[in-house]
Amino acid sequence: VEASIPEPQREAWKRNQITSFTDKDGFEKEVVRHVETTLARSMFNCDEIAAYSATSLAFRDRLITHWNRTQQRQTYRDTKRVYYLSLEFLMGRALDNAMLNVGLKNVAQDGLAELGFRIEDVVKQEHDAALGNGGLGRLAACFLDSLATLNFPAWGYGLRYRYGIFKQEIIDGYQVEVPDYWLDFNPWEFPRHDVTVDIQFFGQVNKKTVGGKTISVWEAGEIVQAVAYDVPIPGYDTPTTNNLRLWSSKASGGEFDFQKFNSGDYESSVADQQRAETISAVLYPNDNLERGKELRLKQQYFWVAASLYDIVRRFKKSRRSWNEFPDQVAIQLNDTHPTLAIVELQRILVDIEGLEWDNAWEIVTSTFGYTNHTVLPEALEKWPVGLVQHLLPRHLQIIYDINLFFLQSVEKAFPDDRDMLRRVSIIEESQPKMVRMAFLAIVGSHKVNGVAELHSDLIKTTIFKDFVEIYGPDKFTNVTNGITPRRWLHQANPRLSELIASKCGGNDFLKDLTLLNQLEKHVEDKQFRKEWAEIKYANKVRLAKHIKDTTGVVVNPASLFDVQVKRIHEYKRQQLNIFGVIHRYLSLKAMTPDQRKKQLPRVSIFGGKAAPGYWMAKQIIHLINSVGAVVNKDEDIGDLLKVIFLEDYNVSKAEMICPASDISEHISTAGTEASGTSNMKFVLNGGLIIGTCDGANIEITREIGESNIFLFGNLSEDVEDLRHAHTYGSHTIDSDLDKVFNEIEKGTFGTPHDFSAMIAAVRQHGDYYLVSDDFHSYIETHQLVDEAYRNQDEWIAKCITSVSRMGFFTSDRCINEYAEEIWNVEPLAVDRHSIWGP
Ligand code: GL9
Repeated sequence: VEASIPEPQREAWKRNQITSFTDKDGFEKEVVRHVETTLARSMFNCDEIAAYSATSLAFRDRLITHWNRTQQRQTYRDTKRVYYLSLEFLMGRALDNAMLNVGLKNVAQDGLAELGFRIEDVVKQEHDAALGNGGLGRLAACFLDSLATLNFPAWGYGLRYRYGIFKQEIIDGYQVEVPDYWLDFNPWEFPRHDVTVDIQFFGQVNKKTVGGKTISVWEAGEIVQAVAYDVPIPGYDTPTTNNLRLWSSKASGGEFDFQKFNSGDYESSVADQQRAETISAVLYPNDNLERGKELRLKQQYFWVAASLYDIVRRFKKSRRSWNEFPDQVAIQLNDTHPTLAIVELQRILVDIEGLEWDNAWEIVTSTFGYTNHTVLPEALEKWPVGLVQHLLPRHLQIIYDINLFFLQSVEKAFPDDRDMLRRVSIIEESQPKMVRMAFLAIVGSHKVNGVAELHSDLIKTTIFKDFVEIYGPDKFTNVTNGITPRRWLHQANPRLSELIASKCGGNDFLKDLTLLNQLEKHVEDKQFRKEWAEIKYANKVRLAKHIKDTTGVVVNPASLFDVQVKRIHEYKRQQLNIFGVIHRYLSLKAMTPDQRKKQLPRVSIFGGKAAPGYWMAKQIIHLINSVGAVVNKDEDIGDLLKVIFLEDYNVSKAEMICPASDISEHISTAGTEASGTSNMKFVLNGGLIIGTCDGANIEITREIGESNIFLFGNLSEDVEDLRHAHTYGSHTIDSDLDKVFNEIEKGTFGTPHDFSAMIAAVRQHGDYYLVSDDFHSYIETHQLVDEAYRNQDEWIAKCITSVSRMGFFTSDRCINEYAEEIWNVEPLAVDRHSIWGP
């Protein structure tokens, strides 16, 4: 590439190469320059938002230099790349992360101080990039951080939603949704108006004969343009800066259809434009639920088609043969949302590039890997055949052909098993017929993985059992989830990170988290324990202040902070938690003042969003707030119990909450939470957890030891029998839970009718989530928590020991496992000296 540019030109470019700032003075210069030119402001009207903007622009310039060089290096070496396709990237804030990853936060802190700003206040000006619902989207964000940090040539592909997950307001104890318009000013994205793809929808398929060969031609009914927006992803302590490409939709052919405009049809040309822009307008706010909306399918195809076009275009530059495609490209499907990519690649290879079906299919299946994130039946994607036929007529034909060849091979292997064919068919023969996306993803991929050991075992024995028989067990594997310690320890809890560094030989543990094991030999060190406890206390003071500022409730930071923050869902059982809180309240009320004096003060903290259409989840939020309204002003109780609901839980709030918990709750019905990842965040920040034997809790227990976790409840292998017994046997409710229900029904927490459905779910409707079955063991375990917390010295020792054993849960380990077992890609070594530093 370089050889094609004449020497003098090349010299001029090199002579003028941009040098990034490396010290305080250089940083200040850049900030002032951006304030006074880019933002057209001055010293006299530079508020915190302007300081945030200018600081971001200064770091952004720096990242861009590295980002450009990373792309050049990857193109030049032309090794295999990974593409992570995810409909959600829950990134949170970028500035703090960029400063830390680049290693210049101290420089920025000093520089901002000289210019009159506190860095913490500046960082808080940034709006969260909230393009995700919860764990699945945050996992994608942690994976991007690890991919860059480990120097993998990798791209993320997603949608640039104009509205991310809604903002939650609590009004009179109820959730109210407010749109999250976040793009006002976003210095972290680069519009690439030159990188566009025309995406077609609707229309029909015609057969044509070209050179004696019959091919299918899809004539579009509608065309929408995809425009790329690039977000730089800096690795930690490395020049590698990868790319996250988000697609935005736009009417094709510029602003308006001028034909229509000129013929006087102005309104309809505006309508066309708005319809096109609607595709990438809003993130669907459901967690673990699929609702089969046409616009959602449009989003999926729009994003998948644009991404594949881009990937294929990049592959073609190297002029290799198609059979080398899987040696150059690995595509990971984050859940079934991008499954149409399988069909789209087969279409490109067969219809456009003219490959034979079998050859193309071999390439396709070698390219894709599929990650499953849930076994909940209501979350498994299915699309009505009629809808797919209407929107993507050629794709439906290809799906039918994929299914035909697949079923033929199954019939050959299992000749007398008609029912097997019915069970595994990609087309469900229901009314209406449905395309089963998970089955399509399995058939079109070479590896399928779950996200924790229990979950990966469960998918093999339940929802995908038949496929294990068909393909053998090797196609199915496990990659237990992880989190990036850069954001979730170093950034969220700087003081703890620093204390750990002082015992682990510096910051290397942030790149090799197993080095945390060096902490264990300091567990007995009194001074170390004291500093550890002081940091936890300071983090609780910070959260207490936030609680006071946002809810008006004063909580005592010396209380035990008990936290459950995650999406509100019946399977996650916030109802079990709040019923337990009511039980505690009733016990306290029944005590004499002398008895009360001996009790341990507690703050029960909840947070999380309910999907707007999930009525029961909204009732749970209302009950939590109603209980808080009564308990928090009860003078008999005082500090002994406070109940807090934190509004609008999101990534940046999680960064404040995780470091401040003493105990956090991960209490899903066994077998329902695929992994969970906040469990890892809380333990890594020196909090203990109470949990069921579910998801990654089991592996956390394996790593940190049974004596450092509070496990309770029924096991996943017993769930089916218990449910059966509820429905077909006599179902008796736990007597303590019954008292809680009676109290609610007396009206102690407001109109009983408001909560009757929650009670009926347990008493009358089979208690699907086993709230009553687990209640006794839950209450008992909380008593153990209280007892353990009284011995602060031992408690801190448990926390330190747990942290020292958390090395396994870094997302770096995940990425290395994916790279080795699924993608077959290697990191690209970087010469730090030639391009890093001044
Ligand atoms: C989820 C699972 O429910 C979690 O247990 C898991 O940790 C994450 C990441 O693998 O994936 N699956 C899922 O649909 N969601 C998850 O959090 N929900 C969303 O965030 C949409």
